[in-house]
Amino acid sequence: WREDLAPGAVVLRGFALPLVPALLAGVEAVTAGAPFRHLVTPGGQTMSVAMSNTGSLGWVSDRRGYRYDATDPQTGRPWPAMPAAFAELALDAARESGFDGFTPQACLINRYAIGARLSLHQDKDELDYDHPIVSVSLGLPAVFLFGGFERSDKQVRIPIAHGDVVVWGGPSRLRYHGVLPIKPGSHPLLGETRINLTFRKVR
Ligand code: MD5
Ligand code: FE
Repeated sequence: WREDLAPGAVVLRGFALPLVPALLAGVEAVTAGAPFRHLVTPGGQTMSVAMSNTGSLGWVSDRRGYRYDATDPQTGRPWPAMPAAFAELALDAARESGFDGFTPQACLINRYAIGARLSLHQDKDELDYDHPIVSVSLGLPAVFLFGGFERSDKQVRIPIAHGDVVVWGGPSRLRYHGVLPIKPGSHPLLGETRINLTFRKVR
């Protein structure tokens, strides 16, 4: 159930399954206070993925740029506190992959409808690349594009299912990556939706 993709990048198949009910309850609670929204990129494109955040910091984008902010710009309030099950899963998955003491400040919640995608990018808005990013997938399956350190490097496709957790650390922390358009389908718990939680230590 554990697959090493590359140095620092580990897939833990089904690792989140025991916590799914708590995670879904957490997503409901968080997004009641900080609703999903489609952010605009600095280039003016509206993202197909809808986003929210939980924790002491949240990732936001607008025409001015990308950044982490303690306040939800849409509500003017702090982001909802991180549910205990979220923090516990992130810590356990990181430890299982060789990263001890992972205490993320931010969890970005991505919601994909059918056809939604994330184009190739690097996650480099954090100030500390020594900590991994932990990603938890729920609902409809996805295909990750896992690239190299240059945008033009060849990518491999990694199928990801409900309950899978991926830890992206060490030299894989800064690889280019993306998510292919979600294929039509229906998941027993989430219907025509994929949810991804990404835990980040920002600073
Ligand atoms: C997703 N989210 O499925 C992905 C999961 C994002 C994002 O990419 O920025 O919200 S995280 C995938 C990831 C993170 C860090 C490094 C690498 C992949 N990687 O080296 O391939 O919604
Ligand atoms: Fe990313």
